[in-house]
Amino acid sequence: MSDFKELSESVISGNFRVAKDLTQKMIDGGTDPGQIINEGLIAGMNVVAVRFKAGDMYVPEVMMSAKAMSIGIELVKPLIAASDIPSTGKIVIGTVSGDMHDIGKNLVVMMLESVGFSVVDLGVDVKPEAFVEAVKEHKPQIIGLSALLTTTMLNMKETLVALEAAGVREKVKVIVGGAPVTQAFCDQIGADGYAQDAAVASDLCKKLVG
Ligand code: B1M
Repeated sequence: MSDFKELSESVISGNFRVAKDLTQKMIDGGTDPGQIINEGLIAGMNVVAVRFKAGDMYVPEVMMSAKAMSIGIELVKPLIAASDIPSTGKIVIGTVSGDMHDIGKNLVVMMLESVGFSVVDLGVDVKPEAFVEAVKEHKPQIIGLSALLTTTMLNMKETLVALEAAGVREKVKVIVGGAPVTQAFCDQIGADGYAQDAAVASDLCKKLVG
């Protein structure tokens, strides 16, 4: 079995000790950090997603897989974020109110940091008012909203309404993303940009800050 296959299997089985050891072994062996993430950790999580959807895996198992993936990502993160690139801009990001999913959002954060953005990560279940406060406090050029549930993606609109009501909507560009989000939804709620994955999100943010 290849190292990548073995790593993705450890994510699928939720064996976080093996995921940690294999990730460290690959880092020590000089494997490209992007490949460790895409061909090992995310490849495993993609299988988990399909099995969860089909009812072949349950929430506790998925949480173990998510833990295995996160441990691997934490090890790789310094290699990707370590960079002397001057700040490209500032972005405040969070998973919207009612939503606890953060794996994809954390990948977006990593990608943004790797191209020199200074990122303020508000975490998960972020209320619209917390985004408003963060705009006032951190004065970012961009706000990033993530949602993984069809129910919570509606809170993206609520967040835009709160920014408007607080008079700070014109001060920031708002980008949206997450599995159920689409360009059509982005247009419908009046956000400034949509990205289907972390790499596109980083390109989009670079474009938005000019
Ligand atoms: Co949840 N869950 N989950 N879950 N979960 C989904 C999303 C689901 C599609 C599974 C399914 O049923 N098929 C489904 C949603 C259905 C729907 O709304 N249509 C679902 C459900 C129902 C639930 C619960 C309600 C289950 C329950 O309790 N009965 C519950 C809700 C909890 C809550 O949030 N209130 C729940 C809980 C959980 C866990 C805690 C077990 C765990 C989350 C762990 C964590 O995040 N720390 C979990 C997981 C892991 C998943 C799946 C299996 C995988 C999500 C993931 O991490 N994908 C997921 C199935 C799926 O997605 N098909 C599922 C990997 C990640 C790299 O991809 O997040 O899409 P993704 O991010 C991508 C892009 O979307 C994009 O870039 C990322 C990287 O390229 N992106 C952005 C993301 N955010 C972005 C922001 C941007 C730009 C791009 O700009 C700001």
